[in-house]
Amino acid sequence: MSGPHDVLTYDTDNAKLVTPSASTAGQSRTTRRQNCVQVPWPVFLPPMQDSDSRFSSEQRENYNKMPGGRQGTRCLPLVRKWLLQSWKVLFVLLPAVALVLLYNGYIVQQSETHLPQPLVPVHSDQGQNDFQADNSSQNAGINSTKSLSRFIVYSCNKITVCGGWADRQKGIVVTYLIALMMNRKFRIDMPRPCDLQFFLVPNEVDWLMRPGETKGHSIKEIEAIDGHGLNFVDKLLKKGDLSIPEMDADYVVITANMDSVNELKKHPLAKTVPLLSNETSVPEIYRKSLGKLFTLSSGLRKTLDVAMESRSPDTKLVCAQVRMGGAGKDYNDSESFNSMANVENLMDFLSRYNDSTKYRMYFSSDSQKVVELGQAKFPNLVITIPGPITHVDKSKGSDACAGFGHVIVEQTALSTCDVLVISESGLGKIAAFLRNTDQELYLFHNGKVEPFRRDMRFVNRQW
Ligand SMILES: Nc1nc2c(ncn2[C@@H]2O[C@H](COP(=O)(O)OP(=O)(O)O)[C@@H](O)[C@H]2O)c(=O)[nH]1
Ligand SMILES: [Mg+2]
Repeated sequence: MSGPHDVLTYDTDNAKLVTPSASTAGQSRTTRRQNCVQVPWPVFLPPMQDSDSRFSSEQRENYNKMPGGRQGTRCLPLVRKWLLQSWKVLFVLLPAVALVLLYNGYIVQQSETHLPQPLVPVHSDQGQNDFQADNSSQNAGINSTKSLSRFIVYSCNKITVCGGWADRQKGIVVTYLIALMMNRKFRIDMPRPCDLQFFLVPNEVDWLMRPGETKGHSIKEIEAIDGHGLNFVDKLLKKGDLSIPEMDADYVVITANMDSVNELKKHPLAKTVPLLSNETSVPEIYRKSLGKLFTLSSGLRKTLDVAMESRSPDTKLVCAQVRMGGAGKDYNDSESFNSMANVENLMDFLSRYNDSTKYRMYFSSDSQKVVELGQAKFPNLVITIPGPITHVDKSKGSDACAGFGHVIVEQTALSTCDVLVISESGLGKIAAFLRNTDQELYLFHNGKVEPFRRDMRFVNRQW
């Protein structure tokens, strides 16, 4: 007899609803003979009717509320046990696997360009080719064969600060450009707060670190955060071939967070990198670099598509990125950007778009309060993307990983807006870069909303 709190699942093999206790006690003969394990199995069942008297009302209610759709289970054979019994298979398989591993190791040692398959799919082999195409002209004074077997790694993996997502994007773009100027390959190592690959995968440039790939190579680490970062770039750019002692290793691992693209553009080696041509503006260099490096993982793409379903082609998307900063969250942000009193002025500005036949609205913020205020003011327009709000570098809780994915998807959403209001925040500014136009771009600062251009500097902050 099933207890009232047992969760119901659908036993696909035996085509019936069961409780866990019933499924163990009453395993069918087929199931026992197969020596199998119960695993979740997607099967889409209609909600259970109130008139179904086989189960209590509480069980019916729980079943109908099951997250992720009503799931079934299947009994799949215990492969491991079967393998153990089939010693002949192992006899053949083990030497074969060992041979493949040995061969792979040999190939990796022989040729840096023939690396094992990345952990996630890279768009064909275009990446490395494209990377090389960016350096097609020979860099003055740099031995090309030697340099292409060397690497620049953007790293955020030690206990040191690396900054929020925008800080990291700046560090990634600058180190990527340095790699291009030095004719080196590029890698990103970012396991904090969780692996970047969960959310972004390589687009045209293969930046994935392979486990153990630095083994046997010389490594130098550089911490180029804030003032140290500016000093480092300053020292680097004084050398015509960028060959300062800090860069003399197979793997130069750099943790950076400062924008130095304009300075890199002025260096003689910039001429060898098409991305850094005189005609390409800094916002454009960011957009192109980030576009070459990243594309959303399929999970984040789906989250974004589902959220944007209510955005029909005849409605414009009006967005505000409202950076509040300040204390009072699960992390302590020393900087203060806007006050709730000022946010009222932003809402007044946005009320000109309060027409659900023409507009949808999206609020991205480091404060849940702001998002809720937007929802309350414009209930018929607001689109939401579910996810926790955290600080990518400072939040330590169990939400830190999901918050990282959330801010990436939020910035991508902002880059698609027809009207975009940003704060004096790197996150908003890079969203404006990715959006690729100054049309209907505004800056919300000091309680005012004013027209803004991507090449303008913030009034109260450095960038
Ligand atoms: N989800 C979300 N998080 C934000 C937003 N604005 C700031 N944050 C969080 O605060 C961090 C701010 O650091 P950073 O990205 O370097 O940008 P900046 O400090 O505003 O220039 C971000 O990385 C996010 O973790 C936002 O609009 N949405
Ligand atoms: Mg920051």
